[in-house]
Amino acid sequence: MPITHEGLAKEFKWVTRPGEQKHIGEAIDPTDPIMQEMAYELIVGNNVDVDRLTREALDSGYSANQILDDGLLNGMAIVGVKFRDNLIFVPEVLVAARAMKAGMAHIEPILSASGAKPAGTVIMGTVKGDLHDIGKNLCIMMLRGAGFIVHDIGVDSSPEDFIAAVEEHGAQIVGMSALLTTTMPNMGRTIATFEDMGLRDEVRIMVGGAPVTQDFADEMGADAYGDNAVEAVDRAKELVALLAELRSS
Ligand code: B12
Repeated sequence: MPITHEGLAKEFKWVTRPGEQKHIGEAIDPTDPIMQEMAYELIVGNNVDVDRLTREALDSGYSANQILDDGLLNGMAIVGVKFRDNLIFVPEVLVAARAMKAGMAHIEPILSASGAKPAGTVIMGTVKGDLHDIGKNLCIMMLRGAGFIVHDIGVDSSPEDFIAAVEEHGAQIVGMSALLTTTMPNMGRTIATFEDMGLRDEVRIMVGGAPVTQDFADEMGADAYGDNAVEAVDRAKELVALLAELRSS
């Protein structure tokens, strides 16, 4: 079935990496015009219309899951890809995030009351000495959108802060962000503290932030590296699956 909403079709064509257009197309093509309109209004950051469309969709019998998957997350997937490929920038992402929040405000209470199993529990923080949090917050937003429970421990987070949060919330995944070359080593120190406390096997640790690389992540013993918020979600899903596999064997 072709993409029927003219605006969404225009946005969709920006998804240019091999495989992605097909992948996102497969998710969006079969959805109806109302869900496509919701996705489009989210992409362009129209929080008033996303709010209205979500309410109307609920009133006319769409399930909260359907709205999340077919409307909001489909839109957010395109936002994430466009941001990663420098087709849009931080302000546009924040405006789309506000629209996502407007829709989520209606469906979150329904989803949590329904007891839908979360994708996993993640602790996210910016490491000690570092106050940058825009990227971390984008990752959190995408993770929550993908069904993870995320506890945000904020900026300037010490190894002890990460450990305390893991213990308090029984999290499987730790995500650390760093934007300064001077604070990147604090990721390694945090990992070492998990080891010293005998807790390293309890969690899987992913790292990111503009100066962080796969090589650096490997060197300090992280389990995964993500270059952007879309990858943060992909890595978190992989790590949860890995941990489940290990625990069941
Ligand atoms: C905004 C900003 C600030 C703001 C921060 C506001 C805030 N609330 O975050 C303010 C003004 C406070 C600031 C302060 C400083 N800053 Co500053 N800042 C920036 C700037 C312009 C943008 C950073 C940003 O938000 N990028 C956008 C986000 C979306 O990208 P991101 O963080 O990389 O996140 C993405 C990915 O990396 C990834 N990701 C991020 N975290 C994680 C985590 C995981 C687990 C995963 C998987 C993925 C992931 O996903 C995100 C989304 O795609 C950068 C320059 C730049 N262009 O990067 C300088 C920059 C980072 N800052 C810099 C510096 C030097 C400073 C200061 C030291 C300046 C000073 N002398 O006071 C202070 C340090 C304060 C401190 N202790 O932290 C330097 C760092 C240089 C270096 N090599 O270390 C930069 C590169 C500027 C420069 N070119 O010199 N800064």
